[in-house]
Amino acid sequence: TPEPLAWNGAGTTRNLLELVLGRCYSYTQLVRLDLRSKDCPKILDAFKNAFISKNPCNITKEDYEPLLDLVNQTVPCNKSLFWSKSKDLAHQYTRVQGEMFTLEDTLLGYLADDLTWCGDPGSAELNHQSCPHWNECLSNPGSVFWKVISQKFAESACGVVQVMLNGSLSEPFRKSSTFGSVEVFNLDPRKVHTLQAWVMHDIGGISSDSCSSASINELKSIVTERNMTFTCQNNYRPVRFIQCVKNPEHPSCTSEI
Ligand code: DN4
Repeated sequence: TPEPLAWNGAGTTRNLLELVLGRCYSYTQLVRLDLRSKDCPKILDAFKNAFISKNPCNITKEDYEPLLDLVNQTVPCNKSLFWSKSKDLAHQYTRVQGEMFTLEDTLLGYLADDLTWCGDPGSAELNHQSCPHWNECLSNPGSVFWKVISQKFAESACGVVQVMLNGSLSEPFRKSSTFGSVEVFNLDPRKVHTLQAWVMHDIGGISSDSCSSASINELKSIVTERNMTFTCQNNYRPVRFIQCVKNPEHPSCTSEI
């Protein structure tokens, strides 16, 4: 058998197909019983067909259409949580809060979270040696997948939507991030009336008023120009409580500040 093409990024995750099928059953039969009628083997097949036997630098949104059509999950209004550079905290929060959804709390995001995958044009196998890094080519299976499902997730949001940003960075909002380049521009102002930003600072880091920073103002301009209301809170208290679990003695956790 010929050697697969060589790339600069990590290869396909070991046991990828078993992980995706297992996650599908776990999600539809244990986590969200409203999706229990989904056909997991069919979902796995649509996932595989998106990239198997294809050049992993020529993947298109259309390659994932059959998968998106099969899953077709909607998030209730007011329950969408976007995030940028705050993935772990956002996931910890939705797990405890119980009703809100990050993209990775929807079936498609859940199936793929933290996994890497690609095929090879010369064979029907997965490439476990290497996959394109996203600075090598943007049309790789992972980047296209996250871009298209992020776009759908944003398009389908309604009511008040939330975004968790990282206030310990000099630029909590970056226009080049997936949130700043895909999600913000795919919110539908006819359905979404308000975007609320929660700017969370690391406990023990310097605390500043990030809501009045140039970076957050840039987000505010984009949102307002798109005819939605923008609000911003530093260290939204319910999320702060989660951070405090690991730092119970820190002054910001013991006092009312
Ligand atoms: P971020 O914290 O800058 O990035 C989140 C993750 O996505 C990191 O692991 C990034 O890798 C990776 N990522 C970002 N852009 C790309 C790309 N073009 N190709 C491949 N990987 C990429 O936050 P963000 O604002 O860029 O993305 C977060 C938002 O988009 C959330 O609201 C999600 O709904 C959605 N999203 C989620 C995921 C995920 O769960 C990925 C992409 C988008 P690196 O920059 O650390 O190498 O993994």
